[in-house]
Amino acid sequence: GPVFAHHFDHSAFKGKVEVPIGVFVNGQWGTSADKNAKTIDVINPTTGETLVSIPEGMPADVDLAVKAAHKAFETTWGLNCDGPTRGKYLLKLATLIERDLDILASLEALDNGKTFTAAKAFDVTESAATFRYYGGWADKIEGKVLEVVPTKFVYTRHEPVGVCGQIIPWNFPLYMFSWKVAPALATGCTIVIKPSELTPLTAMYMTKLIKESGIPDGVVNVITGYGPTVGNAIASHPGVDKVAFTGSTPVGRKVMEEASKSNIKKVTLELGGKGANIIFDDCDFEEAVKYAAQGIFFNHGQTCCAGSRLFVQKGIYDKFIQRFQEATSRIKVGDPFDPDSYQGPQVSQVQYDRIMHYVECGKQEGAKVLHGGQRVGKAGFFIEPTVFGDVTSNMKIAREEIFGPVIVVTAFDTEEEVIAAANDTTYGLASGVFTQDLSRAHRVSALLKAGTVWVNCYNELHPQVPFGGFRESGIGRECGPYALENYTEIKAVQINLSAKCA
Ligand code: TXE
Repeated sequence: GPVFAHHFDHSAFKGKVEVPIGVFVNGQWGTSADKNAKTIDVINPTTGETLVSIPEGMPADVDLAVKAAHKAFETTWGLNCDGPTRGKYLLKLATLIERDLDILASLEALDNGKTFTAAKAFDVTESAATFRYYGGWADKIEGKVLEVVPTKFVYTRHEPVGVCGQIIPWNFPLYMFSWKVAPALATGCTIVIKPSELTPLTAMYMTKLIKESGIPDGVVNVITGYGPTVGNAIASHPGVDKVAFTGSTPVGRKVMEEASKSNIKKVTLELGGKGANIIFDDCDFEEAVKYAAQGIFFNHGQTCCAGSRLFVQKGIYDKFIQRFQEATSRIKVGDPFDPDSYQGPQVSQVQYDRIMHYVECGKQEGAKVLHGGQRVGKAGFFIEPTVFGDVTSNMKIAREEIFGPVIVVTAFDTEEEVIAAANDTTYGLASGVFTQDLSRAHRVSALLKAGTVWVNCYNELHPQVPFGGFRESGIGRECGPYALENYTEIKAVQINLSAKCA
């Protein structure tokens, strides 16, 4: 077992659970190779207290991890491990995640503050589904034979890119780990991944399951650490062939810049959003109310695709707002382990402060607080679900990603007007349309500048369905066969059968 481990004791585990807590390089857990490394306090957002101090990873560890990942790529993985075998490992990992569903959900609730119920039903379950889905792809990666001229045989090979650097955020710690790791392993890539310094525990637990699955050492390396040190080292490393990042738009820009300055490593980015959720007069009213609330308050508003801008057509505006407020007031904010809680704390003091700053900003800009806007309790980082009315498009709260349980509501008249308003943003990740008119649903979906349009539903994700952003919400698509493209290089092989050199 790991030398560096912490034994968590929580009633939800039904006993103690051992979580490795060191940097994980070449199948070994340890402290940093850099003597100047310190420790990182992992905070429980429910109490504000330290859960555990973990060894800080440093750029030196990224260096060692990249070496290990290269070696694995050239020996035990990459072109040396066939698709069916890689698939078996991924399916095994999916089964292990399901076996440890309660443990992983508890760790997520302790570390991130999301409810145990949501973590179990969504994060952990969907992570297993993601590994299973890509396990199915591992032996179905194929090139093409191209008809060119009779004297030539031309084909393409879809080869793994090589060593992939992956930097993930804190809002869906395990789920984002799965979105990154599963397609990369399916194609034969090896990995150096950095979880968020705020939420490293499920990624650390996964190192144990990766070992248990039999995936060879060095194929997946996990370096816990801060963005400007470890994250930057991954983005700028000349030995990393591809970097995948999920996080804020400013850091995404930085990652792309480092990638370009170092070795033109391939870049995919999944960044912020300011999703428009559009409710037409002819919607299924009660369903639209529920989905609109879930669209923003799911995961405490810490969702890049959140429906944070709500547009409601004038004919139903007053009635809708009233029912939406009622739905909001029924949301129970509290301990993530209480089965009645829908909303736990925000992830950190920094995020709490950022959100409360936006709430103040909204008030000063003249928007009307229709609901919430206050802290909940004295300990931890809890915020009331908050609804702003009378919002105009120039307000900061209508333009910037708040990333908390705060929604801004605006009335609209015509389809044309609302499409223009919805697209009046630098982001383009996701949006929603509620209508029972089939033609309108298709018409509006085609005109929205976003990577996802949900019609009569919201915030629903599936491993089969591509996810990613137009505009400044990112580059590339995760999930579905589309994600395989991020992790493969296409090689054209041209074989001359009989032509003589001219
Ligand atoms: O994000 P960061 P933060 C948005 C959301 C939120 C805001 C700030 O609006 O309020 O970002 O959150 C690593 N080089 N999203 O500050 O810093 C960092 O360690 C390389 C949207 O927490 O972008 C972490 O692992 N990496 C989002 C990861 O980047 C660096 C999810 C994301 O953190 C780095 C999270 C650097 N210089 C926040 N600096 C989404 N799209 O879902 C930091 N990191």
